[in-house]
Amino acid sequence: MRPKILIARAVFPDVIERLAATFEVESNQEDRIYSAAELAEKIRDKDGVFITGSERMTAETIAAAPRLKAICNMAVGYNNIDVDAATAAGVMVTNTPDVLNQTTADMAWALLMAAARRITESEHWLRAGNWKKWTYDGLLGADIHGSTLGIIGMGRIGQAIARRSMGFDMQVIYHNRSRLTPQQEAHANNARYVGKDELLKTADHVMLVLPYSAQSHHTIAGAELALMKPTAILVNIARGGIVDDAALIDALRAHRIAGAGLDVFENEPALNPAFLSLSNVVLTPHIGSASEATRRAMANCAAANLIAALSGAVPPNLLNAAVDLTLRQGA
Ligand code: 8YV
Repeated sequence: MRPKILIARAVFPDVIERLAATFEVESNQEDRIYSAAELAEKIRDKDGVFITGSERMTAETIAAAPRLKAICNMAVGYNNIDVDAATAAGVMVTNTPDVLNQTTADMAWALLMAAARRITESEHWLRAGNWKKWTYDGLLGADIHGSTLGIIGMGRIGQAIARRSMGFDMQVIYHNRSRLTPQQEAHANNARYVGKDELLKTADHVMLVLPYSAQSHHTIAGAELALMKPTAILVNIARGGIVDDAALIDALRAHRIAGAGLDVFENEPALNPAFLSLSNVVLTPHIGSASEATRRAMANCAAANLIAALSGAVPPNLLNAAVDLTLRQGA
């Protein structure tokens, strides 16, 4: 009998065909969002599941799937999955690292540029018919070139962002759980390791590129925003919850910082409506990895992980190497 899998969200049809060559596939091309109970019911008889960052795999959901051997996430971030519960249950967990580094780094720059140079605000103003004459002080923004960029979270995407800053003659400072090697720092535009408070006080602009966890919850809240320069832009391409959105809204409203570029939000897609009335924030709907080539690469990476996991091989992007596969043998 072929292993059974669930593809929990709509995905490229050729990726479904690829998976259907090996598995008995139940897919969700109508892209309905399953409730937790529906998801648990759908994976009850499945050997593997292909999910995106929007589906939560809690300890309860995993416990409801006695045959499940692999959870393959089409995302690099995996805070939607209780990895410890999966490991304890003998279930492999995989993600899609690397394939989205460059596209996501591009997006961080797009948000920084748009917020600093007030691009979306300008366009709304122009479309509303307000452009009658040139003025010396119209829509003045902040310079990017020559400024100091602070990056919190200096993994692969953070380093890709830092490398791009060379073309803008910028200094890079960073804060991370661990310090990079001297070679990595040199490669990342001679990035200099500093404490978080020093970064917030010194950087002209701050980018957040760290994974979400209980430890990184509200890394940026009122106290941190108060340390930033009033001319600074804050960019979040990482995860909702890393920033205290209510505190950021207060800071933007009071012009305690100049602006923000946000691709992720607490409780997304139901973002705090107060953001919508602020002109000094650029808002995008979690599209950091959304180029055609990268989304295809992510989908194929997740598919390759699932095929490897259910054929007895070690999946290329296994997150829980300590998993004891004998726990689910014969299931
Ligand atoms: C995804 C992401 O688009 O990879 C991640 O962690 O945040 C995005 O690239 C999203 O999570 C959908 O899976």
